[in-house]
Amino acid sequence: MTAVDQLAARLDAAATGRVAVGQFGADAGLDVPTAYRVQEAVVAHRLARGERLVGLKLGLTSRAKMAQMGVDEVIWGRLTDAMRVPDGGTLRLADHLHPKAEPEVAFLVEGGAVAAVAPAIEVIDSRYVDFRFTLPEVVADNTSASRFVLGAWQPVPTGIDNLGVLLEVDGRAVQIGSTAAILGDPRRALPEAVRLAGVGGVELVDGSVLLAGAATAAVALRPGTHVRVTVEKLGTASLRVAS
Ligand code: OOG
Ligand code: MG
Repeated sequence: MTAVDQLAARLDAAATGRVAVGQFGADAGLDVPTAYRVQEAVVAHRLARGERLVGLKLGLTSRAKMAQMGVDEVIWGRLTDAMRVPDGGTLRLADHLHPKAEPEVAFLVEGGAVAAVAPAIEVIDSRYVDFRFTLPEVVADNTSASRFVLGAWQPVPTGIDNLGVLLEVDGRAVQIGSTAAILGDPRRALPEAVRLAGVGGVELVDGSVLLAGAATAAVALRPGTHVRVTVEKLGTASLRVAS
């Protein structure tokens, strides 16, 4: 087994066994290009279990997230069909380590362009102890991707660069922001994803989902709660959290 495969096997075991791993540390000699190879190998474990790639996500596209995680570079990860939770569906905490929800905007990609937009929730769940990682470590961990919820797809309205974003838990506002926090304008997400993933030889094929990145900091999920994201003009996406 190569070092890349070994790190991937550890991260996959952490996710499936729900036991967080310690940071790999400098000894692992993990640089960002190698970390993307680990990510590919981590996701290959999922594909071997029958999951299908359905799109990509960007991460750390907002200052709020960069500050929260202590990492200041835009990163990307892979989404599979098994990560999707239907709108209004239930997420079981027992399937996760320490999940957090964040409000996002999702794009549907057709013919290399954005065909539709939806409000979204991303559930991130770092496989590292205490959600602590370096840039290469979070890249290797598929950028903490765990689940996502998409609201209704709709044509892109004009002016989505400064829409109000609200994250509510049990009807209480816990994060408020604007789509302007996402790369200054969420429409930058597609060219950015094409550029970044292109370096790794990955394309956004027709029908791909692209999560543009969180507009605010993420919030830890608690059992028995209802989480709802509202994006002005786009509507809502929600999920229930069960133990
Ligand atoms: C990394 C993933 C960041 C976003 O939208 O900024 C991300 C993390 O915070 O664990 O998905
Ligand atoms: Mg995210």
